[in-house]
Amino acid sequence: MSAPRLDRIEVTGIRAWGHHGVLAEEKRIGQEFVVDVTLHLSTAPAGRADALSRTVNYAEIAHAVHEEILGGPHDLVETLAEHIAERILSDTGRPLVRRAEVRVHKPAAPVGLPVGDVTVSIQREAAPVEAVLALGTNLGDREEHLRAALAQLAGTEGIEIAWTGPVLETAPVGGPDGQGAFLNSVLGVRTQLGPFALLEAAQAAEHAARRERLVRWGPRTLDVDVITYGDWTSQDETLTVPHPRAHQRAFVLAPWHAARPDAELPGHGPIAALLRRAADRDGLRDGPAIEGYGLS
Ligand code: PH2
Ligand code: MG
Ligand code: MG
Repeated sequence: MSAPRLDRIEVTGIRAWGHHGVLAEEKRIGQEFVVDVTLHLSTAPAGRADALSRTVNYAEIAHAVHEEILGGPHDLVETLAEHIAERILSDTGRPLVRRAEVRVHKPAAPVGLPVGDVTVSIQREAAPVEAVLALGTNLGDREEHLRAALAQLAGTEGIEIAWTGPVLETAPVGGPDGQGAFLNSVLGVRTQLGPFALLEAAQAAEHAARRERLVRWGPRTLDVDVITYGDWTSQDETLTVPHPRAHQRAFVLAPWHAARPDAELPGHGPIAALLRRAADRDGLRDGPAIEGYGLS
């Protein structure tokens, strides 16, 4: 998976009195530590919508770094840097921050000579996230839409296809009367993209199929929904995760279950049990074989 190009948020000069050092005197008296952090993430979803909920709050990051400087004490500057990167990637900045650069300065380090500064700089990546995408199409060349969507997603920087479900033909659930049957499938991806960037990639695939949003739940050339993003949950109006209706929809659960029978939907439990209860499960049939889809 090639790494996606990312934007940066930098907070520099976060300073506090810490007690890190190998020497007993350093632990007892302490000294000033200064930290600079660079967060790599996609800021476009936040910038386009002017929405803080779609980015990281730099104030929270600064406070988390400050707490880490006050914590410990650690013998090594390296350890402080590691703790700060870990805190950003797996806590305060999760899951939006995909890479963190941390520089710790220890300007008064006891070197026995006059020096300008001592710094340790590290760069750490967030672990890729496993996400589930559901695809549906009931307008135009349905097989071609599914084929093209898989190819486009597989070619998107920061997305790697981990597995694919079978293609099912499904009766339309909801929406206007008389619309044609859907082809549905599900993809498991491993991604370095944050959740909003993944949503944008899904929407780009819809766009490539010239999707038009005319009627809610109406016929569509291609619908690509983010069903799960690791165990992350979101109530954001443009990205509710897990998908708010996935737990009751056999056209999502059945192809998912065929590929990953032990999967769970965060907040709803095992998908096997959800599938048994799904009202639309009688409307499912095997769909056509499409290259790339199927159990793997
Ligand atoms: N998608 C909907 C509404 N209804 N029914 C089927 N069978 N398949 C779908 O993908 C589907 C639907 C809204 O996205
Ligand atoms: Mg959708
Ligand atoms: Mg949908």
